[in-house]
Amino acid sequence: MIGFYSYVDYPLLSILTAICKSSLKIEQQICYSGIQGLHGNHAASNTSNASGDVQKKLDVVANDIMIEHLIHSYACNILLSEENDEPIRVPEKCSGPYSVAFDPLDGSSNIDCNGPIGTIFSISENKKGEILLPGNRIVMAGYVLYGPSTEMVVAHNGKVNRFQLDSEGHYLHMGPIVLNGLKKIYSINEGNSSLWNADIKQYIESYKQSGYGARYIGSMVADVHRTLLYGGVFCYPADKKNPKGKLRLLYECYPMAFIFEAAMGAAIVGNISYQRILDVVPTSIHQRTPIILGSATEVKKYNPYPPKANL
Ligand code: FDP
Repeated sequence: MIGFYSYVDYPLLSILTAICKSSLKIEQQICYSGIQGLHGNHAASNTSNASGDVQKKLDVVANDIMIEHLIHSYACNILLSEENDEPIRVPEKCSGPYSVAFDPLDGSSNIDCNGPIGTIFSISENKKGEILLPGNRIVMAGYVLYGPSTEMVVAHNGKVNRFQLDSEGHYLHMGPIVLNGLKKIYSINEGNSSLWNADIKQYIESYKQSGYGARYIGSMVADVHRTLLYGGVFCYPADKKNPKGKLRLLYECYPMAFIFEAAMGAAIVGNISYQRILDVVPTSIHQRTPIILGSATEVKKYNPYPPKANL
């Protein structure tokens, strides 16, 4: 994988190397988490992270690994992690030209049942040390999926590539990804359907009427990976319980939107709007956003103003 990206500038390559190395360590911790006492919540007090989610033991372990490696990449000046309330300012002596936003272990409610989970990241250039960078400043984004096998997907320069971890600890190139899957799948937490607004009720109903099947793992990386490879649509909309959606803009939705657009797909806010996720202006590091992402054809089917008679 590192050879594959040998044309990028040295600091960017150094960050990618740090993420690869982190993922190997995180993968090892996940593999033996049950027998190493790493299941369950982080502290007896059930501490929450900045987003209000209860932290799992592995969330904290994965976060420490990522921070350690990213600081020692000597290529970043700001780190934004789901698990840290405040931005981490990298000490001057280790500082470099990039900012990295990451969710060290996404889908953590799947940890204790050995479900697929992942690490999501995006890298933006910020020589001036700015913290809140819009999605259109991202230069590289990707995720690691810890599933039956471990894979990394990286988007850079308008191309998305897929790598699989071998038994020697190397990510081997599997090929480019262009969104052309035709499987008829919609992916959403249907348990929230009574809380959905009219736009989403109508959108999902139209999929049911057209013979689409439902798939929902409840781990964004895994649901998005399937959508990228098989086609269909993934949504986490605003609803009456989460008026701003659930997923986080900087380290969940921006990276996935960047990947989907590079793979010729689309990612919009929905919620009575066709706004591109990458155009959302960030106002705080842990802000949430509704999201609809998939192939451009599926995303275009979203109608912000459904006819009332159909509901
Ligand atoms: P989790 O709560 O397990 O950490 O944002 C985190 C996330 O998982 C996503 O990975 C996933 O897509 C979503 O939340 C699942 O939320 P619901 O349980 O509300 O469906």
